[in-house]
Amino acid sequence: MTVTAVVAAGMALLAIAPASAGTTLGASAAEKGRYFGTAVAANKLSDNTYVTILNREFNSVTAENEMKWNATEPQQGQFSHTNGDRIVNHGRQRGMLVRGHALLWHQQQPGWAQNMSGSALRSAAINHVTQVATHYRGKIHSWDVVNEAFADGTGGGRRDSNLQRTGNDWIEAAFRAARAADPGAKLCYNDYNTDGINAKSTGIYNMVRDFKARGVPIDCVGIQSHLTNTVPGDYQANIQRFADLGVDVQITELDITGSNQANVYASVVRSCLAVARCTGITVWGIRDSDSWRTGQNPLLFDNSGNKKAAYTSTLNALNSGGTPVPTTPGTNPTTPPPPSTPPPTSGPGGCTATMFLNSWTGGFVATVRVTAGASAITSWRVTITLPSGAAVTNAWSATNTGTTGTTQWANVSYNGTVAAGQTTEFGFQGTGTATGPSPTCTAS
Ligand code: G2I
Repeated sequence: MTVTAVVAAGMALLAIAPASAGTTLGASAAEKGRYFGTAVAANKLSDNTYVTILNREFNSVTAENEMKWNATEPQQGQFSHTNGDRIVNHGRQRGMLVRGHALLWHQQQPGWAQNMSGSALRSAAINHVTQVATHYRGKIHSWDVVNEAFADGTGGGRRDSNLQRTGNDWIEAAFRAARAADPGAKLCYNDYNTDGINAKSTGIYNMVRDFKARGVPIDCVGIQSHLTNTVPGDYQANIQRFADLGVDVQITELDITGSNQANVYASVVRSCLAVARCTGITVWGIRDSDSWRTGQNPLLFDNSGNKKAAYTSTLNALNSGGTPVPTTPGTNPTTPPPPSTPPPTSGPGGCTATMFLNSWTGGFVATVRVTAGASAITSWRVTITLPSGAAVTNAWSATNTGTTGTTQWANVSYNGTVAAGQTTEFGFQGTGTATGPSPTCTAS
């Protein structure tokens, strides 16, 4: 063998990733450039056994219920992030990634939203996405922006729900609002019974392909993987076909019941490791007693917190083989270019303002970026003249005078000071159509 051939052979070995010897799920997954996470319940963060396993084994957390609509916006416009924050802080303080779950879902809606329909519900839903994603901006690795919107059965179509009845474009409107609110988070569509190639997963596949073709911001697909003693033979092929569309795939809610549990866990892990864009696995709870599948013991630790055979098979599968992920886990996607970038308009007082719009039929979310000029500023004012028919319904990170026609926006206490050349952003939501205006900015 020539030197070149030896080097080439060595590189080929590296490319299929050598076996490794991580001693915890998270460490072993990290050696493969992936994360291994769990769903976490905030009220269990005071349980010593639970927290010991969480901190030792996992490098990603998903809020099991605490970021759902009923938990985060129990009354319309009144947000509650205490329990979600506890999970986020626990994870981030320990270097874990955080998955956000879930911005919009037909289940676990607050009563007030369940009773809404039409454009009022659409506005409330988009506002919810914007507010929650803004609250967690910069802290979330991936958001389940929309959860479980496709129907079971043979049709491959959407599930009926109050959200679906607001118009078929509700999903893309949600993704656009999420991107505007947190450009650094990966945006996922998440669903169950999508493990193999079937009518439902194909319906989702077609939606993702359409989103990619039309520039709707989507970065990942969550395959929940609530499995019963077996995994479809085309599980890996299904992951691969989504990856081939140019999105990441994440196994988001893995749990497996039945006597073949240990083997099926290993098989799922091997399938994910075999696809470069399958970037992480989350199990839906820590101990069997933590599972939503009461009495079915679908997790990796028993009720006392002991490792099960399924734990060992999972760790062994993580330690053997796999395709490296091209990007490091924890790296957020690069901030995508805004959908249309109007040139910044100059103002006389040392700042410029640029407005980005996400629009849907009958409404919009505007994000306005204020950029300080050559000197630092300590306060700013932005004027935006809205076209007729457009009306502001609510705003964040600025106070406004006027909701139609000429509107004026001023900094709030925490974002008036902007260093030279640096930026801050505020936003507002409205009804009607807001294309056209060029904001002007003055500063002091
Ligand atoms: O249903 C299993 C999962 C399917 N995919 C979406 C996930 O978000 C979903 O998680 C489960 C949670 O594990 C359960 O913990 O979602 C359930 C709600 O649909 C959660 O159950 C709820 C109970 O229904 C409530 O009665 C309870 O107050 O948990 C709440 C908090 O313990």
